[in-house]
Amino acid sequence: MLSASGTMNMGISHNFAGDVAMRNLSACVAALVSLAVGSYLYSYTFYPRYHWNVELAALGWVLMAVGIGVAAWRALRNYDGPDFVRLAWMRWHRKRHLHLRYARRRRAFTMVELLIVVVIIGILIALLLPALQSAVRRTYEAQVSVEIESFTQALEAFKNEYGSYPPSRIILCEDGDYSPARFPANLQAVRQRTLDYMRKFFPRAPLRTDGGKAWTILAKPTSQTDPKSNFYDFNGNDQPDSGYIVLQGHQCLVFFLGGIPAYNNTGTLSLEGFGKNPSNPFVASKDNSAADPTWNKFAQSIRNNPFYRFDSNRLVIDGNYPGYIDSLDTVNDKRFFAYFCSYNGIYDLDDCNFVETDDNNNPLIGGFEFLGKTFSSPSPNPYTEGMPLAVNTSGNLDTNTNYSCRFLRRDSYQLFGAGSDRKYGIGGYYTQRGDDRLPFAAPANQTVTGIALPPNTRDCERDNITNFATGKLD
Ligand SMILES: [Ca+2]
Ligand SMILES: [Ca+2]
Ligand SMILES: [Ca+2]
Repeated sequence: MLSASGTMNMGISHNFAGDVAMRNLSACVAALVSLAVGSYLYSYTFYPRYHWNVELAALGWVLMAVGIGVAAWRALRNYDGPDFVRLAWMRWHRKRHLHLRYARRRRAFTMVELLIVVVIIGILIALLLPALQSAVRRTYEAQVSVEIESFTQALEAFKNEYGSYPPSRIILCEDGDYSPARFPANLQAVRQRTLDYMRKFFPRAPLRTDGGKAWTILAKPTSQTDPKSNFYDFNGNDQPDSGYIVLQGHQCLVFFLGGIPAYNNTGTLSLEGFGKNPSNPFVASKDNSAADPTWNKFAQSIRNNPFYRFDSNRLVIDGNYPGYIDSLDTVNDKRFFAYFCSYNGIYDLDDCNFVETDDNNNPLIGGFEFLGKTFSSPSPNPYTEGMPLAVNTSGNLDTNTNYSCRFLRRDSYQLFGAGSDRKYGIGGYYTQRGDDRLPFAAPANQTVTGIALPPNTRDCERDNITNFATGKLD
């Protein structure tokens, strides 16, 4: 096609050859980059950590196609066939183009080979990445299982020392005033539970219910022996905080196994156990406010060791007190270890309530029928064996049917993480035997306590990592 080429008789200019090599190289790099990025995203086809994995996988396919396209385009350009675009371009830079063609001719075969290698490598990466990803995921999941196992040991040690497992929702008042009038109706049961457990665990630490405060002067003490100046510094901030805070299950796990928080100069959080003074074990371990040296008189350095050594990097403040995220999590996700303590065979569904929605942005609210009583609570919720839900034909919870539901691990506690997908799901029915372990992939339009359960609602629970015999639920 290029008549001019036959008349040319010039040596190869090194500059032009270098130019060609550079173009080929950058095309190869572009092909490799899009193949690598594409195959990484494509791997989301097999790694459903995020719910938009379908879109990411599709993007991966597109990018891989671009990569292969670029490679193919380079290969075609090296093919010495008719090309009107190149012809037009050649007319602009006739002389230069001829050098270019010379260079290309000598290199063409090598480049095609190279590009074939690039494509093969890209395909291999695309095939290997999902396997690599799932290996990484399995490693992290195994790590979370190990963390749950070490929590199990710490909880047993706690029970040996204090007589029972830590409760999974309590109220903390730094002035020790637990009079009923102070709390709304929905917290009265938790108030009583707090008194029962705290008096059992710390019998010499005063808690009052008559309207008075356990400590008369809620201010900085003038000396460590000053009995009037004292308070329960539950959150370790050196301040006597008024009001009360409610610790949920994930925070109770940290509080009872870790103790009172302490902050170093850079604000990093650690947990320093409880003080050995039986009348007030809830004080800071050291002076947290360096500007005020008198504060040291209040802090107790003589302490009981925490039952669990928490990693500071995974203690994340949730409101007023930290929870503990698992090694699959990031600080922004805040998917804590969910902890539910059994109270005489019954769990309190509201001990852990996090904001979680399904893929349609509906709040996940689970319903339980238990001993003739109806419970419902936002995600997460503890697991039961046996049918916890009774839904009648009009889609409402059937309170007339007495289903015998039984909580799993009814004599101890349930501890679980959200798994790779970072969703807990609604909890409830789960059986450790058989194929149908997580039913209530409810038929369309079936509702549970008024909330429609989309099909496959419970898929997100299969990767939850638990302290049950099965570990992962599925
Ligand atoms: Ca405080
Ligand atoms: Ca709940
Ligand atoms: Ca999950």
